Amino acid sequence: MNKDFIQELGLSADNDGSSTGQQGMHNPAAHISSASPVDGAEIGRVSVTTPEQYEAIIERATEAFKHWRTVPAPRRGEIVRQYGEALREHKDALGRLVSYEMGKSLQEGWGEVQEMIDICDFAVGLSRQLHGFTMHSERPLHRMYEQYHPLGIVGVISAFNFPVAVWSWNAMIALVCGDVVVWKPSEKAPLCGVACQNIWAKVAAANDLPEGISNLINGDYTVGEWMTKDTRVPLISATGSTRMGKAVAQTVAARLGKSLLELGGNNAIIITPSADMDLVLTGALFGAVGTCGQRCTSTRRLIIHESRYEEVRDKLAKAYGQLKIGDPLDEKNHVGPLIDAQSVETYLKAIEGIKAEGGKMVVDGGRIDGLGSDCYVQPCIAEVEADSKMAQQETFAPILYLMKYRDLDEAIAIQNSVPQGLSSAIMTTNMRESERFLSATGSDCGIANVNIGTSGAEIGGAFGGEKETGGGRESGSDAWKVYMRRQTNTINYSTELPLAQGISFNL
Ligand code: UN1
Repeated sequence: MNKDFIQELGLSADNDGSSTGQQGMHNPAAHISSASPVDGAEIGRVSVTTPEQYEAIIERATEAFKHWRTVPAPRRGEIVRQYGEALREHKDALGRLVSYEMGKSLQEGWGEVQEMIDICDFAVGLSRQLHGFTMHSERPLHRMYEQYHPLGIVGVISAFNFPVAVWSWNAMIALVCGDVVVWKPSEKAPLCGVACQNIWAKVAAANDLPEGISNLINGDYTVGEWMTKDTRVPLISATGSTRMGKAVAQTVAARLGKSLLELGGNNAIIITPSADMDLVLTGALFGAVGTCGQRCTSTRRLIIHESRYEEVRDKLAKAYGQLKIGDPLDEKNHVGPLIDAQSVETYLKAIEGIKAEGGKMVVDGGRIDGLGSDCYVQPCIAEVEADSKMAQQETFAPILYLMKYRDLDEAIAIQNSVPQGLSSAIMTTNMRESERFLSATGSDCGIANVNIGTSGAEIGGAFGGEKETGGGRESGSDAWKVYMRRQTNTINYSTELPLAQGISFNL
């Protein structure tokens, strides 16, 4: 494999995982070794951040914030525009690194970098639209309005499955809002973080800006905990498991900080009698096996009307038979490996669990040997009862559950019966059914789609979900408001001081 992309992104065998900006603070003693799930080879090492380095970075970010918050928002947008241009230049290389370090198909690696470029464009426009409202004061010769100010340091904790895009949805919005960022990427894909930081360092230097506007730290959850406990970090945006999110939420809440959580999903597609079968197959297949089932928006459940059940099951099973599994950098393959051996274990245990509760495998799963590492698995399909215990959980692997329904009320009840609430979809050409699904009595998820699948959301919408998904919204729409502090201002330009609520307070 041609690995020029590693050099192009400024990576080497040993990489500094902490952007302290200080010579001699490199800490090669403790490092994370990043092994590719594609072929098992070590891509490089990333040094773990020490407490001293963390302090230096927070101080640097605090200093950078003092400057950055005074830069006009459209000018901040211009810097983000330049970051987007740099991403365009390195799209091929960064997409390849994502694919090689994380294991998703090259198409999806490039797609992830495209999401970064798109959010940069969105943020540039937003930099001229950080609008507040004006209100009419109840008092004469008074004016009332609200404005949004930068918050300060935004801590970003991201997961392995979108090792670059999730950071950018947070960081690019935070940057135009005038915040500075400290990012702790997943230990499972740390080189992607170093590559993004290297690109940032160049953009910052070219504009005579402190690199500390966007910072990198690395390590396991203990490093993340320094941030979640740190009162100097007013907002923590965390993406990952529900278990991680609960820990983060409690720690941040204990100091009354703000958190933005984007956690597990258990996403379903309801397939109705009038569904267009071509759309069903494309939506369900990509949703279930894309990224080897490791998106938080991956399709995990198909809730199929009994009149279409056999047809959907058989056509999907046939499509699964045509899937090409293997090296994700080879463009002919649809599905790459899972992230690591532990993930394979979890997947195999889930299949045992399905069988133990009486589920029937339509397409059997299992590890596939001889493909370059121990992390390749067969995407599988299981028929289960609607109340299956296994189907209540999010297993981060390509396991698709099929279940039957009789009427739409039942389908919606099944769809909403899981603890998670991220993404959902209905396949229908019946307007009454789609409107019902989107109504207050329909899907309880943060994302509800008609005639497209559950995954592959565009950056322009607010992204996130309800219940155990954590309630946060990031990316487009007005998600930016979480990254700013809101201030209401009342100005009196009269010569009197009338009190609100008509109170008279005369001495
Ligand atoms: C995630 O898996 O953490 O909707 C995010 C999608 C992508 C984002 C997934 N735009 O599938």
